[in-house]
Amino acid sequence: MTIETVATKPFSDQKPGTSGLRKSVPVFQQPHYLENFIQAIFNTLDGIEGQTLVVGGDGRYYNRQAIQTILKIAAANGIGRILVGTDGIVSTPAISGLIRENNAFGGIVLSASHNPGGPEGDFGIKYNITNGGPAPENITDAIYAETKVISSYNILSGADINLDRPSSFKLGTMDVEVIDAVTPYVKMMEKIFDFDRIQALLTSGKFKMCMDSLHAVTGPYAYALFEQRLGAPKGTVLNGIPLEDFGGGHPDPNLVYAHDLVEILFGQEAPDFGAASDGDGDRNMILGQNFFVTPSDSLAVLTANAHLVPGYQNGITGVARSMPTSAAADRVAAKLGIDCYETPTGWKFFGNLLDAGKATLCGEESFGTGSNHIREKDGLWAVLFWLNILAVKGESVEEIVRSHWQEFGRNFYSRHDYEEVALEPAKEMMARLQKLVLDLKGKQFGNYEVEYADDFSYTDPVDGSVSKNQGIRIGFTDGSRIIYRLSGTGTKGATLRVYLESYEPDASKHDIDTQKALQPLIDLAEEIGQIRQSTGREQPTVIT
Ligand code: VG1
Ligand code: CO
Repeated sequence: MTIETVATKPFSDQKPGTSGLRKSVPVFQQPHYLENFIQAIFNTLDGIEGQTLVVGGDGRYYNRQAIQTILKIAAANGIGRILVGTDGIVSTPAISGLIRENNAFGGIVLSASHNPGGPEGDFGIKYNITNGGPAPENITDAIYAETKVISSYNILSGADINLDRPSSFKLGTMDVEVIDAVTPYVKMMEKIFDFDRIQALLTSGKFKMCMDSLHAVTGPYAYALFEQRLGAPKGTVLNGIPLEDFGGGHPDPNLVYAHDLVEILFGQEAPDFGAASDGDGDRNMILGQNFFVTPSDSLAVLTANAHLVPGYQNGITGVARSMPTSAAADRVAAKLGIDCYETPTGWKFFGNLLDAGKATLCGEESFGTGSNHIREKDGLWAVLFWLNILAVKGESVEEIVRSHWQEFGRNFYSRHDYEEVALEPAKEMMARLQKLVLDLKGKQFGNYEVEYADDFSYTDPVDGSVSKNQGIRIGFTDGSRIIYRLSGTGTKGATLRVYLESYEPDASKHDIDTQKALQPLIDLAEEIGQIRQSTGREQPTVIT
């Protein structure tokens, strides 16, 4: 085997977004495109020679080919050892755990998460650092800078490695270990949750659950956890076989894209509990019988009940949420007397807070929840957390959430997405709003008075780094909020996200339909944002 140095030219579009570099498969298949980005990562990281890396992906189309290329580039760049999941498939939370447990230098995660897969679908690459979390902006900026000047990459010539089953290989001087990624993940969950109580619940004959893996990465983990380890009946896990195109579906666990599960949970003889996860297994959706738990409420409920879970029984130090996530968790934090942090969108911003012990639980409105056990959000962890709470409290999902609202008030919450709209008018809209918010404070719109308005800027409380332009937020004196952001994960045109939140302390009003409760704010978001005109759309594509 010989190391080849291949001449290449930079691509101008390799800037990582909210969660790594995401492009359509045909873009990644251009000659040198993948190679350039991987070499740029290795050029950027100091001291990577001889180190251990973890590599794996969500199993989508192009995963297999990409992993073989990455292994050969790693071998040619002096990496010491690579741990790779069987078939090259590892969930994002499992990779984060493996990096930490094996004291690896970092990891390469191949995923476009909730974006559709297949030959015309999306692919993605993300670099994770030693703490197991997504690289912070100073590193992704440096990688991007490198992609703009790269002139060659190193690659080992040789045959592909067999990833079908656990075994060990040598690739040049580099060790490659193909590992079972499921067992360590199950062990990690056993350390956090009360498996005896969850098992008792799942085998009681009085409780039925459904887990929809949407033909994405969590299938093997869900079978191992729920059907094998915890004794739930066969058939508990739906769509549990990972497919390269996710069965043609959109592996995004929300009310729109996980509609089969929603129909089951809202149908006749519905199970007591339903959950779904996304393409790479870091997102979760939680449903009760005829009941949907918003991710923002889920974070608040987990925070309020964390003491019921063995892994958090001694209390939590703090909670962190992304800026567009509702303030439901803030109310719990205030009552518990713990800190609550508001970060920009994207899990990379939680890393420092978790490392510093400032936050124990973190969450995003986009169906992401996680804790200090790893440095990624974790879909199945959230499902087990809910099961643990259900097993201890003996109440239904709906009862738990309703009594939570009674105690803390309800934050009505919804996100309206306008997917794949024209880029320029969307950018113009954001630019207009950036100017508008400068003197919005104190203005009255009907019953609403603006308490603050800005383009969100975040100063990391640990390292002082500043991240600007993280979304337009308009807060009103009654606790309502409207937020406008452009997605950093989409691959076509622009995706506008409008986040709407209002606070209702009066329990007699907690039954109102969310979209109705938010209607005045929805109208105001249109009035201020001129959404229809800017997007050319009458309706959002997805309402969650
Ligand atoms: C979206 C979500 C964000 C999440 C990110 C990655 O980003 O809004 O909360 O962290 O996806 O999630 P954006 O920029 O499109 O709004 V995942 O499951 O794709 O790793
Ligand atoms: Co994901």
